[in-house]
Amino acid sequence: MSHTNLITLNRWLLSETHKDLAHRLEMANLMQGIQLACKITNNAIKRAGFEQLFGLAGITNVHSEDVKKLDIIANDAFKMALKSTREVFCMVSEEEDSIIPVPEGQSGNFVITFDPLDGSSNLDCNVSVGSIFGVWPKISSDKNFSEKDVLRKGRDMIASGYALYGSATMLVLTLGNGVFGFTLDNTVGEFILTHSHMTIKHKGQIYSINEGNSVYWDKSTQNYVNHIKSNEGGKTPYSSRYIGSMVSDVHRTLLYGGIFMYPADSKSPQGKLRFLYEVAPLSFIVEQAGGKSSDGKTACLDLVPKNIHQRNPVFMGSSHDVSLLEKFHAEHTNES
Ligand code: P6P
Repeated sequence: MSHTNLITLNRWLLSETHKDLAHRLEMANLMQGIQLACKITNNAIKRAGFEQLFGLAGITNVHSEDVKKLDIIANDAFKMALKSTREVFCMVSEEEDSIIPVPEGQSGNFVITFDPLDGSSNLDCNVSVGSIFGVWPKISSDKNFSEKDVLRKGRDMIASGYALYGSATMLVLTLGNGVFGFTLDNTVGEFILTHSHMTIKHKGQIYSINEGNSVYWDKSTQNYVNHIKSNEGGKTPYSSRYIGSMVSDVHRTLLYGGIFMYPADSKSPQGKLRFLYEVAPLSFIVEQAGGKSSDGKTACLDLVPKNIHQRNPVFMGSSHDVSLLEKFHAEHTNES
């Protein structure tokens, strides 16, 4: 890599690119907290094998899922790093039952939702995992937050992104003006701009869904998946890729095109993925990259959650592929 024009995340945030960004300095400061949390989490993951951090913590979270030691480390890192920016009004974490307050005198203007370590069930076998975050401006005018600050329409987000702890550690984010990817250079401990204005193909050739759930799918999902797997009319069947770690599957979809799906089915009537800290932040990224993200009928960013851990179906990726999925859903809805 040429070291003549290193654009670090910090330089990028404070560059002329963002001279018109609302709350520019506060956002740049907030992103310092996000990247610090990602660096701490990245370090813990890379050292897990040496420090017996793999394995279970012996407790379960609000979703009755076994909590991994690294889940706790990542969750604590995000809470500490974000509070210390003094830019946060309140937070929602996948690991916590209720809204997380910020100590008196440390309160700021942003509401942050995050999944500190998504896909952690894959950690022990060294599959890539990630962190996901979304940022909304607070609504309450006084110092006490309420549910109206966090039960927000996805489209009200002002920033979102994810860290992917894979063969390289990347931070992919949007501030509402395109998608940018930063790769962690461990030699200097900085996230370096490596992917400017990331865009997704209009049409892909890869579908990503857990086919182990196919017996539970509704007719529209069955019909759509059968259609893209077929070679009728001489068309090339889509390839199947499914990692089971949302950040990895969505990142691949962003770079290679295609569609990632976690539908509602008879086993998970609302789907599995949570709106505030998985679906909405990644939907913002995909839309900013020129793709689509839908619950099968409505754009995910146009949804408003009823509770902080609400789940919803999600189909995201190349706009052609998601639009075709929505067509199958409409046809099935008309049939039934
Ligand atoms: P399944 C990981 O546990 C996760 O929350 C997402 O990262 C991932 O997309 C999904 O669940 C995988 O779920 O049911 O296919 O194992």
